[in-house]
Amino acid sequence: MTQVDVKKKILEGNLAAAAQLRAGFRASGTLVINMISSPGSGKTTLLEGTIARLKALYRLGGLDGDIATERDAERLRKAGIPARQILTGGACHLDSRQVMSALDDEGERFAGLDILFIENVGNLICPTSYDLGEDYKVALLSVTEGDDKPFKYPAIFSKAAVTVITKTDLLPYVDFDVATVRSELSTLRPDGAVFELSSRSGTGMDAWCDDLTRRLAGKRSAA
Ligand SMILES: Nc1nc2c(ncn2[C@@H]2O[C@H](COP(=O)(O)OP(=O)(O)OP(=O)(O)O)[C@@H](O)[C@H]2O)c(=O)[nH]1
Ligand SMILES: [Mg+2]
Repeated sequence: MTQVDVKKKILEGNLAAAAQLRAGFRASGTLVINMISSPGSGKTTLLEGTIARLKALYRLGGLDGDIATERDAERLRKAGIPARQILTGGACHLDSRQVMSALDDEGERFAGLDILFIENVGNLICPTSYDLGEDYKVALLSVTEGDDKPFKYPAIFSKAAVTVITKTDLLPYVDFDVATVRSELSTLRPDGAVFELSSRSGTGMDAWCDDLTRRLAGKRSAA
């Protein structure tokens, strides 16, 4: 079998499990978000802020993909929701079979959630190719990473229905032209939503949380 055949087989296996997951999430009315970004761009911190705002209103859960440590899942549990760490055995992305097995293990704790947040392994490349049965992908881009990133990593920014520009409290200290980023994003994903926020100051968090609420309601009303 050639390398291309092996990759194709892996992706096909992933897609089959993702379809099964998606059917289950449709039946339970769970909104599922696959969060993808560079290491340190603010995924877990954004989730902590989101949990603080939404946990009284909705049943939330989190899955955290990493190469090592239980740290991110611990942070989400501390924030007040059930969370499970998935260690990928060195892989640079989560796979739908890992998600399925984590949910199977968790059983009731993760059954019938309103929103499931899946924080993927930190990087802008490999997670892009793996469907996890999510409703949509969220890409994060922090202002400290540079405003040239959408065109340099077009796959993720064209696949993500939502892009969040994070750490906007640091804008005064870095060269990051929000208008340039927005323009590249609108070329890559004309119908995409873009949020600018700071988990540190809370600016922009309400709009992000309102969008989650709206998308959850949309999913439920379409069922
Ligand atoms: N100034 C500022 N710092 C932030 C903000 N959001 C996150 N940080 C900091 O950025 C660092 C990384 O944040 P994380 O949320 O752990 O990043 P992550 O994307 O989850 O990282 P990985 O899981 O390793 O990929 C931490 O030191 C956070 O405190 C923000 O809005 N403003
Ligand atoms: Mg994290």
